[in-house]
Amino acid sequence: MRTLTEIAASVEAGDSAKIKELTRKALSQGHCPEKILDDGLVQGMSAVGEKFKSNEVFIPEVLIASRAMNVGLEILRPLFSSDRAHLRGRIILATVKGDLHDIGKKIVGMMLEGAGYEVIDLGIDVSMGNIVRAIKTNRPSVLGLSALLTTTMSYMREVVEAVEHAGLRRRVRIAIGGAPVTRSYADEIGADGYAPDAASALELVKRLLSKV
Ligand code: B12
Repeated sequence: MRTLTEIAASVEAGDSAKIKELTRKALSQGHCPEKILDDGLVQGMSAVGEKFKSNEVFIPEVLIASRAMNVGLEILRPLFSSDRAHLRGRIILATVKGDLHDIGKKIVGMMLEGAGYEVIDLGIDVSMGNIVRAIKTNRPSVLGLSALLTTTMSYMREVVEAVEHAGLRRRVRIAIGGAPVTRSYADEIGADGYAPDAASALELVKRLLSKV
């Protein structure tokens, strides 16, 4: 347990080298990747979020913390991956235009890959034009949109409309997520579902695909 607390503290401190060392140590101690992710890395980032909210830390510190968190995520990523990829369906993920937050979306992607889905991550700040093009090219079963800002969340509605206008809506289920997003917002914009965290995102995708 101590190592996981230390991982959380190292995310807060933005200490990438320490995170690398501690994540490996936690694995060698037998902690499962999910626990290292939730009780270590995500715990640390939540603490940073609280401090950011109360102006105890500022953008540079948050950025350094998120880079450090990424070092841990990359060590865990192969442990979530599955050789069943390509079997259960293809998912496109994107953080919508104007939004640069991608830590949560990456975790969702890792969980989905681990469960045997093929994930195409279009990245951050993705326009509806690029999303529509990617759907035409890759023909995913599910499109997952992420937004962490109340200001960018409204762009999700535009993406849903653009997919509709392109005549692709029947081909793809749309799932949305990110801290400000709610189930009622998903209903309001005509998305097919919402999930508050990575584990429920996986459940949601399974549910959406069982309806296809
Ligand atoms: C890290 C961070 C940043 C980093 C992002 C780095 C990166 N590579 O992601 C940087 C420094 C760049 C940043 C910048 C800014 N940020 Co910021 N940031 C955060 C912070 C501290 C943590 C976010 C995070 O990673 N959380 C951890 C992950 C694991 O959680 P998550 O993202 O919610 O994801 C989970 C779920 O939401 C869900 N999920 C996520 N995506 C999806 C997608 C699908 C399809 C599904 C189903 C589920 C799902 O599953 C995930 C895993 O469990 C939050 C605070 C917070 N409490 O959220 C503020 C926060 C989001 N930021 C905020 C702000 C204001 C900004 C800035 C505007 C600040 C500024 N003045 O410049 C800029 C905006 C930049 C931009 N244009 O996007 C505000 C947003 C307020 C609002 N409601 O609009 C917050 C809430 C902080 C605050 N309390 O004020 N930020």
